[in-house]
Amino acid sequence: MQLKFISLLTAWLLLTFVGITPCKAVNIIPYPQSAEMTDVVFNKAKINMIKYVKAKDMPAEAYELHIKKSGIVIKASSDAGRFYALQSLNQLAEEETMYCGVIKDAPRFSWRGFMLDEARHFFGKDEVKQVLDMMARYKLNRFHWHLSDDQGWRVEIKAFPELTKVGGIGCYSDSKAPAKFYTQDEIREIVAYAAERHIEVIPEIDMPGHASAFNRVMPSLKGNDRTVNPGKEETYATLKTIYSELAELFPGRYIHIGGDEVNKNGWDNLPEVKALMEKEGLKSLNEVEEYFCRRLADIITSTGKNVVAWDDLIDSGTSPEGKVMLWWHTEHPEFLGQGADKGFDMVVCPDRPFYLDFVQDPDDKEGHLVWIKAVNYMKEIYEYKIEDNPKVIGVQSNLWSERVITHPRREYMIYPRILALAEKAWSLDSNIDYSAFLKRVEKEYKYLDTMDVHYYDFRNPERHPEPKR
Ligand code: TNX
Repeated sequence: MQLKFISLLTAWLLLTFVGITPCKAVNIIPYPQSAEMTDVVFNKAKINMIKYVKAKDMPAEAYELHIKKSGIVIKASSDAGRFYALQSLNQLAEEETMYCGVIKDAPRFSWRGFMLDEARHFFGKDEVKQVLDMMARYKLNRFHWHLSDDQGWRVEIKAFPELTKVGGIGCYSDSKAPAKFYTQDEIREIVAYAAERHIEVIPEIDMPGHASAFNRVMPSLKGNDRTVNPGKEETYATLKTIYSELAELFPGRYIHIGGDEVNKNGWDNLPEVKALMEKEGLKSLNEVEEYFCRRLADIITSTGKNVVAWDDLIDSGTSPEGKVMLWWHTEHPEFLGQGADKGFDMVVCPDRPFYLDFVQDPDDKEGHLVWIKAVNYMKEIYEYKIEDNPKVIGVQSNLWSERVITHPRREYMIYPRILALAEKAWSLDSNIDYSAFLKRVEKEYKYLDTMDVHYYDFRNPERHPEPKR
């Protein structure tokens, strides 16, 4: 009898004070590496009683979150780790009941990216700040900002004010729309806003293709309607001025030079290209393109920044040192391994299923390649397999904006797929479980409801119908 009482007492003591009970899952997106929660209820009145412990040996973005009856303890080696602990804590605090327990967490990938295309349509700084808030909540840390394309040039360059005054005119749906762009002060404001959220901003000026807006301003440097002239020295001098200014404006480590989808029609008729081929012994227009990319990469390197480019550059002969390539060609799965073998840091963002300009419901009407019924399902993002390879440093989703103009449409394309991306970027494969994830997404919908977000609701798509562009 006495023995039975003692063992019951011990069990009660363990339950109440030590918290050794069956583990509960935590409602956090992205799911943490390990979570050992108890049945002991945490008194939310103590949520601000946070003790920070500097644990020098922990990796920069890692953290431990100890939720105890007496208060919260956060261990991390850096501000970033502390910040991520707070993101997890915020999500837990949104639950009706919070429990005591220990979360030990660190990201799988160092590059957790999201790209926004503001060249096709311009959204403005309030929208960008909302995107950065979203990224912070889900522990994404690389904001790739597509700031130039055929339809518009969106970043002020003091050396060439016409780039925005004239190049900023028009957008994908209206080539005559008044000029829209960011002043350098606005850029600095956004970069600072991102930095507070431990997000690095990577500006992209896309060259030598996707350059019609540039060409409208500098017709003498035109290669054809969509490219610059790779044979003219003045092209390189002008780009050096532009990218150097960009390097001053953006304090981050990276500059993205584009390099995708270069249409070389007519290059062979340009006297400067002919002369270049002869001088450099280039045997084809492909080699001319590669020459251009190598030189542009060298220009970026000379500014002290690391080059980021689309995977179109992996065969350009540029040295892999400090360079990041974004693998986007789904139809060329070999590019990922080839780039990694060459020594580039690779980021996984194949358009299928990672691009968010494709629809996510087969009944949706407006999306990239919707006429061939192309759909990028959240589940495909979530279950996408990425082999461990030290040269594969991350994963990213891109929101191209040809068919995205309005705020609700932006939200509809982003949510909830971005949750799957975030989990792919942060969580370990051993924690990847789609049905458990969907339950967490449903919990996240409650938060998104409070923020009035027009997300796609997979339970009932009628609830938030697909918005027009
Ligand atoms: C390809 S991905 C592009 C973009 C388009 C996108 C549409 C890449 C490097 N280039 O210019 O907007 O497809 O999905």
